[in-house]
Amino acid sequence: MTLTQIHKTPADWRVPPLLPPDPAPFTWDEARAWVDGLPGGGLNIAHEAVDRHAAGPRAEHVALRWLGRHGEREDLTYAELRRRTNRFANVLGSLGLTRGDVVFVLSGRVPELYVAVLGALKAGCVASPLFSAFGPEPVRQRIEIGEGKVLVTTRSAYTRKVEGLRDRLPALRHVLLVDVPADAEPPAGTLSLAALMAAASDDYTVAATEPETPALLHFTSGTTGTPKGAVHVHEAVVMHEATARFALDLHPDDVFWCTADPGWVTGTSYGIVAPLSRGVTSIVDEADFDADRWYAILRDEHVTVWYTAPTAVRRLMRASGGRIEGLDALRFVASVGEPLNPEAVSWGLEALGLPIHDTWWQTETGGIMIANTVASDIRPGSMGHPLPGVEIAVLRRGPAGVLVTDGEVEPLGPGVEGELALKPGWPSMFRTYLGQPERYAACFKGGWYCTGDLVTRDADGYVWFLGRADDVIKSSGHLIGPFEVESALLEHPAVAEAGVIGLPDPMAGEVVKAFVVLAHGALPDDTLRRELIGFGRTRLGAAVAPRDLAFVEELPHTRSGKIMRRLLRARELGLPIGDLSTLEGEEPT
Ligand code: 6R9
Repeated sequence: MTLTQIHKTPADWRVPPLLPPDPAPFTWDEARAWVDGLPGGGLNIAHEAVDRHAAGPRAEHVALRWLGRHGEREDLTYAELRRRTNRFANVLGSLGLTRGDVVFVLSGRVPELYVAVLGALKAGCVASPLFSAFGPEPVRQRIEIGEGKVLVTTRSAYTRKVEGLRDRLPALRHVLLVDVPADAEPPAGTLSLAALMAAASDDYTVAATEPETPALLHFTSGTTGTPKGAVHVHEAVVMHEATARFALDLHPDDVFWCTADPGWVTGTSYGIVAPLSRGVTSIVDEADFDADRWYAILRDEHVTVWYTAPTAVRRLMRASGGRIEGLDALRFVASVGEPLNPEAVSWGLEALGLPIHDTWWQTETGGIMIANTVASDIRPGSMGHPLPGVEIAVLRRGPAGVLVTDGEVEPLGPGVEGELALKPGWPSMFRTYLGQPERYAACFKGGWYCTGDLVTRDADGYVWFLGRADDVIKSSGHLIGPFEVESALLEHPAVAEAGVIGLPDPMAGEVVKAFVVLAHGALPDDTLRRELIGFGRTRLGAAVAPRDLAFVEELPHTRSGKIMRRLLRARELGLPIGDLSTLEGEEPT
């Protein structure tokens, strides 16, 4: 049965929502009053997330509850997190890092990752967590673009992914390994993080950062070109605090679990900053998805608010039927990253006893923009309404693929399909793409930030996601730039040209498929096909590499020479080819 509307009453809330009853008078200034600011003026995310709680009655409250892959567990109170992040900030100072230097982290979800990100912020450095499933090439590219000075990683990730490329990363001065004991000899060219931490002082005065000081660097992918490093500033914490209230309904005594990895913006904004800013206990699970393990965590840790992703929900749906017992503590469930199908919302009602609330945002927005909130009725399949303080419009794309400008853009009324645009001004808005100001500028038209997503609004203002306006692929919640995959394949001597698209997949949303034109003399047989798939996996990592690969005689191109990925996709799926004129003039960013 597919429900058309899930009506909520105060009985469904359990606790009064933190949402303003009337969003109209809400302004971001109100939310600015919810964070403390630094004692001497200025603003720092780590102060809001850690030190302000460590200095007050919540000092001994558990900030992070870490669940190890093999049953280990560790609780870090706010006081302990302050001590460790202070030490890490001192470590960076002892290594000669100064404000604005970029610290990369490439590791599984271990406590050191969280300490490194927050410690780097304290030191006024920019923290950039990388997705641990990335292969060597995506890692190298991102550290190069960010000019990372320090990399915090594991022994195995270092040897497998970084060591061989180190001479191509001249800015990278120090590699700190989280799993080399303080008294052990680290591999050549690396240092033991434990040894450095043991020698560091517990005391640290947070760097005097301002709201506009760069804080976090998160990479995202466009249709073409290198990955884009979205720069977020310390003021983003205002958004994280506000959306933790509005969209996730986080009350101080909640036990919150965001299942995302910090290598994805969700795992930083809502796996680190938002819950800690609210002073709640945040669960960190080191292990990958496993239905039984996940249910056990929800039950045994008494999770009250749960933030996950549609791919995970679909995997749970497959793994279990009927009501899951013992989840009485669970009060609110939300999802992000890809379309949440109505069946998943209904499954939530049956299996968890709660609907799943869709939320929408992007790496660039830094925080949740559109959501089904605790207080709102849900129309399954819709992403909900803009949050207080968020102004959206649906804009029309002209025939050449650009927004109709005519001095102004053309906002569309209900029921019409167009591009989702946001009025700049929310605190966690990205401030630039690192080193690529022209790509940043290309995101704006007529005073609106254009998201690249196609949506429609219904007569009651609910926003419905229709698809991407570009060729970017979303697989298991992660954005993949086709160009990045094509470039990696091109490095194989047998490949003359490659075109990469996303194909629908019932679990992952989309999976990557490559079409390859072979170099002269290469034989299009199964051995080469397997070799190329293996080559892609080694270079890019399993999360990004093509799952499938086909040989073709030639690839379709636009007049300006770009690969027409949409045509490849339409052919593959037997869809109508559509208006090709729109493709021809398109200049994707
Ligand atoms: C947080 C995050 C952003 C893109 C976005 C859109 C897709 C995100 C969605 C959704 C449908 C939702 N997306 N939430 N699509 N329904 N609720 O996902 O950031 O990795 O930058 O991806 O993801 O296409 O533009 P990011």
